[in-house]
Amino acid sequence: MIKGITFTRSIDSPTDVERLASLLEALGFERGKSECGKSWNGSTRSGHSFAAPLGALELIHGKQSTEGADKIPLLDTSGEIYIEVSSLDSIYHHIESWFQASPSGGLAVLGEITETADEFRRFSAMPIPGFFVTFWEWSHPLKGKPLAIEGDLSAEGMRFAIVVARWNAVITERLLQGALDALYRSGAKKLDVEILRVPGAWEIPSAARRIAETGDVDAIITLGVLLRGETAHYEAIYNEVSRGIGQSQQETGVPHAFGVLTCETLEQALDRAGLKAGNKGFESACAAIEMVSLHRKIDSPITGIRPPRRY
Ligand code: DLZ
Repeated sequence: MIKGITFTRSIDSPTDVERLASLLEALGFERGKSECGKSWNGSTRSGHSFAAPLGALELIHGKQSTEGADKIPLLDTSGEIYIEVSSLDSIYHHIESWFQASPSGGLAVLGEITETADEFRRFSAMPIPGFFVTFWEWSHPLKGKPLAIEGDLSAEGMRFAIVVARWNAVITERLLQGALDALYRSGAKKLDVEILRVPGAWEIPSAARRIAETGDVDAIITLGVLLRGETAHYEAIYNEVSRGIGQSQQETGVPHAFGVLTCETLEQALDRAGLKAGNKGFESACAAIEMVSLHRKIDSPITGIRPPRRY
């Protein structure tokens, strides 16, 4: 699997290297630490790695045409690195502040924002002589891709607890198999998955809460089945189970996937446990993986939702 692509370009002056590095950091790029490659020093050269939250590589064949739907207005001489952004004006403001705070004696140049005829807005900056960067965004509101932080479905390096009720075991065991299938197929290790069995759905919140409070797991998957026709206090049990699981999730901060089926009949429950309507155990485990991934991204200094750093 490709993990990253590095463009290299030699810069003669160490001061220029620092200046560029400073600009990249001002824009939120993270200077290489453990996960994205450390900076290095050789006998004649040194390098600095930077990681961006998202990236794309575009190979363009052919020359820019001036007319027609396939024209590529970004391919001109005003930049050698193109960075697509979601809010061009705030990036411009950010860079303008950086230029004002980092005077270069007239060698650095910041262009104006221009609107192209092709639904793009852009500006170019030359922080050190000969090094152009063009920032751009779609002008067309429907073309700009909304940026979102969302979880991935890789469970590698995650630890889970599955709390499963024995009541209606013919169904809950299928839910458990579905959940394990999702976790292992997504890269979770068997030793990182703890299974806790409880008597019935009523006991799920208590066990989930206890394991969440240990801090030993990244997420909890709760599995059970409540059958309305066969459960005298169906509403009371259901309300308490859902409230307890939700409360445990909110108060511990550990994601709890809700895989407690509430069905009218056994047949309906079977359908949701792998027959006609998918396997809710599998789906719950996927939700748990996604939420752990999302939490990690929110907390990450690279992709996370953090106030901008001050320099
Ligand atoms: C008692 C009971 C009933 C009637 N029905 C269900 C059910 O449909 N699903 C389930 O998971 N558990 C049921 N239970 C058991 C309670 O959840 C609980 O385990 C017992 O009341 C003991 O506290």
